[in-house]
Amino acid sequence: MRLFIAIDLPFEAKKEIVGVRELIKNKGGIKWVEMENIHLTLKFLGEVKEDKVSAIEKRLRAVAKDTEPFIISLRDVGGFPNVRESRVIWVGVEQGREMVYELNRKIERAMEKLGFERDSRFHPHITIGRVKRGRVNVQGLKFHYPSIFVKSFFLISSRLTPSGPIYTPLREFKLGEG
Ligand code: 2AM
Repeated sequence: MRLFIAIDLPFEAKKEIVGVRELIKNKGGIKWVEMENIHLTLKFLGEVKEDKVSAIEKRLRAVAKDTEPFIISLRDVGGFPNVRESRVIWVGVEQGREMVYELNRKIERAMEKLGFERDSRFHPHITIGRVKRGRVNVQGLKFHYPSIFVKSFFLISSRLTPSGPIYTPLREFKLGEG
């Protein structure tokens, strides 16, 4: 199964994030992330054997227990590999960035012990679209969403289908509890 670890966002935030689509002029070649699929990825695990899942969950419980809930806010629009010629369009994290980095670091360390490769290029972002044809300039596009209380993260399975990925949360890890 294909797995990743992510922070879910409140319905209201997802609704506002979807509104960013309207700010972009050349929408032609963009595949948008469905509203219900919008999330903040903490770690992509990739293909994982089913018998490894309980060990992953155990480690993630320990990480969650060791992390207090925190607040993030969202700010502006960015792109990978860069803002003027983007292939991946995203909304950025402003407040709480350090906490997201710290949570990622803890998860990377925990998953490394299970043999997953450490990703050193982590950059907190919420992908809203992927550019299938050409490149898109998102420079200067403004967005703000205040005060999201992050009280948990999820282990999610991703099934790829021709009409897009289907994400199924397998387990929620409550911060401060595990
Ligand atoms: P994203 O956050 O930039 O969109 C589920 O597929 C999530 O895992 C997506 O949100 C995606 O990144 C991330 N992801 C998918 N494939 C990946 C890969 N090969 N390396 C890193 N992250 C990946």
